[in-house]
Amino acid sequence: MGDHADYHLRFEAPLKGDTVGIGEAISHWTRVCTAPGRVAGDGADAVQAARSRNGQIATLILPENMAWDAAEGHATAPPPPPLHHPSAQEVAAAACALRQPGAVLLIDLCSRDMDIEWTLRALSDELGEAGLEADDFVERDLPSLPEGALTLAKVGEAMAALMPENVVLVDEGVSSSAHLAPGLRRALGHDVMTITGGSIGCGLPLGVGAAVACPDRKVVVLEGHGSGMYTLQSLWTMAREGLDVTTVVFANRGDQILRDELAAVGVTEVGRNAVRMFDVVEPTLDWVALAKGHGVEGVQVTDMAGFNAAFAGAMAQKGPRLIEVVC
Ligand SMILES: Cc1ncc(C[n+]2csc(CCOP(=O)(O)OP(=O)(O)O)c2C)c(N)n1
Ligand SMILES: [Mg+2]
Repeated sequence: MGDHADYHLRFEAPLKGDTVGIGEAISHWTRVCTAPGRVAGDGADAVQAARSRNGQIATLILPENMAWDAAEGHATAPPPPPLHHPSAQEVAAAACALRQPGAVLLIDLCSRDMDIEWTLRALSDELGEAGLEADDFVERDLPSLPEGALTLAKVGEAMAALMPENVVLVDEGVSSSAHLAPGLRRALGHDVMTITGGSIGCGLPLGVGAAVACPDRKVVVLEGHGSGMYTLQSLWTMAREGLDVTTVVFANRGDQILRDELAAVGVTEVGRNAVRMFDVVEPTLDWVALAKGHGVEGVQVTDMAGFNAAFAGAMAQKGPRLIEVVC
């Protein structure tokens, strides 16, 4: 992360920001480089930190004078500290707990300092596939393609019917997601990334990150149309990098979750000003035009035939697509 030259910072230069505060809020490791001769060593330490503990986020803040003053040599990142393995007894106890009816996953066996991949393998060796019965498997239960009027529940089913295996699904669908879930849980195996801490706006950037990290996997972003407005410039990055991301925007013309919250506290009559706080009309957002303006092909759908065709098309092709679901 760049910063002003350190001898400018005390003058409260324009664009001065709390870079340490930002770094610490989003990183596991943050350091300010304090001398040009330390850039290489600090950079190597940052790489080591990023590779440590099963992978983490490291932020090295470089005041500008670290770039224009003379550096000293180069440095090689030391290997990350070794990860810990649970004991044979711990693995056996975890396997025993997993054999209990209804057990699905054991979390406590692994901390960030433990070797997660090794531990899962040890656990799977301990359990032994030979011991699995037919009952241990869930039968494939793909829904059929729903037709007719568009509902969110049907959209969830259609996505499950059409999604290939191994999709990365980013969920920032806010109030729509709960309606999609019963259908989506019947999809082929996929990974889900949700927004952290409830703070909206990271859905589209998460889609970018997933597609860059996993270029061989299809990425699907479920996006509330209000939440999408926080970071819609991510669409440009998707176009620029040719990322294989299908964004499904739920255009319910307002902040539905806030309407729901109001109803939940018992408000039955809502005045004009309150309504206008939660709606997104006059003007209505045109997501097809917004996508086009960022270089992404988009389509608006208002019924299931339209959604099925658009989503099937997006699954069959590589590259960024946007589907605006009017709901
Ligand atoms: C950064 C941030 N700002 C504001 C909020 C409060 N908030 C929660 S949901 C929401 C509206 C979301 O609207 P939309 O994405 O259209 O989803 P919908 O509620 O319609 O399902 C807002 C403003 C938040 N959670 N995070
Ligand atoms: Mg909305």
